[in-house]
Amino acid sequence: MIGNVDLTQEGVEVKKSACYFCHQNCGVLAYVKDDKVLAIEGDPEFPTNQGGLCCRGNIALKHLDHPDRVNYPLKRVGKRGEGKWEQIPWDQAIKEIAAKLSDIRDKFGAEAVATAGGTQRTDDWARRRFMNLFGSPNGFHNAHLCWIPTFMVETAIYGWCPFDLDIGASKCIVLWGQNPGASGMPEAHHIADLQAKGMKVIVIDPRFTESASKADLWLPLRPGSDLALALSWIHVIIYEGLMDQDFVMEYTEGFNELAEHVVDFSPEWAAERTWLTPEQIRAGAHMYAMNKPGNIQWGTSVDQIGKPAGATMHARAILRALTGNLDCPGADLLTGPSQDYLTDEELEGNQFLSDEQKAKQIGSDKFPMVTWPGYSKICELTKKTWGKVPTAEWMCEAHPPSVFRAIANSDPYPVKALMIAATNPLASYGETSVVLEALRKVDFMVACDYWITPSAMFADYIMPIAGALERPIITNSYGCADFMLTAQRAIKPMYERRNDFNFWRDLGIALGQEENWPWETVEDAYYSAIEPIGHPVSNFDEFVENVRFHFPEREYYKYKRQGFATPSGKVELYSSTLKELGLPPLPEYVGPSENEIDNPELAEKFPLVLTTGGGFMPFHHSEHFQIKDMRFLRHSPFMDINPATAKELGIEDGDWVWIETDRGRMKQRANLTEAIHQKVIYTQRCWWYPEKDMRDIELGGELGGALESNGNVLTCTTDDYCDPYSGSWANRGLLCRVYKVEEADLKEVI
Ligand SMILES: Nc1nc2c(c(=O)[nH]1)N[C@H]1C(S)=C(S)[C@@H](COP(=O)(O)OP(=O)(O)OC[C@H]3O[C@@H](n4cnc5c(=O)[nH]c(N)nc54)[C@H](O)[C@@H]3O)O[C@H]1N2
Ligand SMILES: Nc1nc2c(c(=O)[nH]1)N[C@H]1C(S)=C(S)[C@@H](COP(=O)(O)OP(=O)(O)OC[C@H]3O[C@@H](n4cnc5c(=O)[nH]c(N)nc54)[C@H](O)[C@@H]3O)O[C@H]1N2
Ligand code: SF4
Ligand SMILES: [Mo]
Repeated sequence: MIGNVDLTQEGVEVKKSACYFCHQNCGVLAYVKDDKVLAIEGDPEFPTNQGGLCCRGNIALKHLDHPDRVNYPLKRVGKRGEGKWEQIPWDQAIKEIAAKLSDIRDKFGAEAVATAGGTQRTDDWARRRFMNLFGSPNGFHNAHLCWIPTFMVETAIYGWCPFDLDIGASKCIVLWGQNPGASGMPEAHHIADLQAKGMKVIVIDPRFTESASKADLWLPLRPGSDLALALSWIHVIIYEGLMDQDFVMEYTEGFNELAEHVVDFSPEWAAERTWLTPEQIRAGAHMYAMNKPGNIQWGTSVDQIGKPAGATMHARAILRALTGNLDCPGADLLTGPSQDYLTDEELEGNQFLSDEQKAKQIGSDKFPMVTWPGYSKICELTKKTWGKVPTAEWMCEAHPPSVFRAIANSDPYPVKALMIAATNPLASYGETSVVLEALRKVDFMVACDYWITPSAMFADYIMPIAGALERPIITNSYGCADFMLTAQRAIKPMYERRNDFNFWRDLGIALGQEENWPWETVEDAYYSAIEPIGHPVSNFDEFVENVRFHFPEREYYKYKRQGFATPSGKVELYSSTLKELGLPPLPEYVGPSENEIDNPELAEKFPLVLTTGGGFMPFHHSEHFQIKDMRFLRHSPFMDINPATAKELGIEDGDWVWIETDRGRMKQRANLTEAIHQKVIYTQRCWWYPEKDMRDIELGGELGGALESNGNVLTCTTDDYCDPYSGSWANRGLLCRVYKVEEADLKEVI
């Protein structure tokens, strides 16, 4: 029995499904009868969650058939943003969308069509394949905020990016701007087990988080100051002789230049910039360098600090190399791409996009690392060493803020169509006002989603998308892992919902791409990906049923056999690849995007330091706000403020307060907590209120409250705030002020 459902009744089948509400993709057992899911539970055999499901995973059945779900294609009949729709058949929608895209391509070129995806939630390779065949280089994600710049910078330094930790044998883990206690619960659970066995945990986080509360050392740095900390750790490790001398001598290049470069970056120098004491900085460097093997876990913070982001990634990569914590037992592993199955890159069809179109990718002239110039360079190197290359979807994208601006201003050229799939850009992209202007102005827009989000309100067509229980799933970390976890469809998609794959394939076929879409179903495509592994199965479903996981045999020290995938074959502390791309070959110090030292006038007006980064339960970015059980757990948005600061400002616990930056203001409720520095404010991001009037504000509505309590209203995406390596923008380490919402303004708030 699960709840009051008798699972022993006749005709009940058990399907090996997965949760799709965050990247963890926890294993789920779905009990199905007559194509209906009766009950679900965590799969005890699944390696990551081992039977557990979090509060989001547990409401999958409420999500599956929620009354607000989009179940049929919707075509706009009213004004843009008015929310008047007509239900039309799937095939008609595809035909009409194809005709419109074709028209735009004829008039403005294929590059006038842009697409945006969400966080590793769909068959991203299928969107990329569509775009490559269509001829547009302007696909993007929030990839820039989500580990991708880290992947590319680290790959430039040592030929792949370690996101696979050999944590079982580790003696020390550094959670650098990462909080698995809220963002990856299955992982947090493993860390706690290993800590009990003696592994040290260092948490680098301005807040005393779930993870910090369990740490051996917590370093509460000023938001955005990670680069100063990383450089001073390098200084300590070099000048106190804590390096792995043999590894550095034999396998790295540029040590002398690096030693000279960091000579002044002492803990005393960093203390002023990070707000840590020199003792705290030294203690961290010692703990990491002296408890070997160790890991630095990737968190998304460093991708989200704007200007200093790329240099911080480089410095962090150097720390691994100096300590020899690379590709050895217990350390950060360089797995390379899968040698056993087809990677996403092998499915996405990059060969179809001409060099002429690649050159038109928006942002590639400004930010080389996550666009065609850097990606092509990295591909040349990885191909030679690994035989394969990273996925272009994610690793090689148009620069999102520049695309939004191109839609609004036709600079560098007109962008006329935007298709968004699995993303709610008004909530999750930076500088909401810029996104809003683009959504209001774009000539043609399509949204593929489960819900009518504030962003989807501007669409001409909304396509109904099938969710986790209605689709098979492959989990392999952006197509860049060497392992694979799989899940099968529990039931056929309900109503007229389809998988994202079907949308891109159907649209592709309607635009004459037929011969390049050989797979009829997503299972067929997945089967072609897993076939090379060589199991005797005849379809994907059978693979899930009988095999389900693929973990290749672990090989340590691969660099001894094949070298690192860099021009010299060594770890390039002094990076020739970065240099060739016009970037600093050593990590040069840059202050946080906004800070009191470089911007004293701004700091006078906005005296507090803001971070809008940090996932929180129970929500996943802008998702699940519709579901009552989730809102019951967290009914309204909260910002953290130290009680001493609050007292000075006359703010009491639970009060609604305005948080304001140079870009605008939004309101959240005050959570008075000692867990945050007196000068730091943490706000939740991505909030909206599905219960509010969804119509555009210009038409008398509230746009689902998308501008009211959303941290991204405060963030900045102009080029000068972006990381010169990757173009990622700043949502951590900005300057702000806060003040109480006046009685009169409270009416507007729920
Ligand atoms: N509940 C929940 N879980 C999620 C998600 C979600 O939205 N909600 N999103 C998923 C996704 S897509 C991702 S990418 C992962 C991300 O998960 P993580 O990598 O853990 O990243 P975040 O949770 O964004 O931020 C981690 C921590 O960074 C701290 N921080 C803020 N500013 C700074 C800074 O300037 N420097 C440093 N060093 N730390 C800072 C925050 O206080 C926060 O505790 O989480 C995934 N899991
Ligand atoms: N200020 C600030 N901004 C941030 C962050 C931060 O820490 N601070 N974190 C950033 C990070 S790490 C990320 S990854 C991004 C996330 O940004 P996005 O990926 O844009 O996330 P959401 O805004 O939640 O939009 C996801 C949408 O996809 C829909 N959806 C879910 N699954 C599917 C599916 O399979 N198919 C389709 N078609 N739709 C689906 C959901 O209903 C939802 O409307 O946000 C970034 N934005
Ligand atoms: S939402 Fe919860 S149950 Fe679902 S995959 Fe993420 S951690 Fe697992
Ligand atoms: Mo993310």
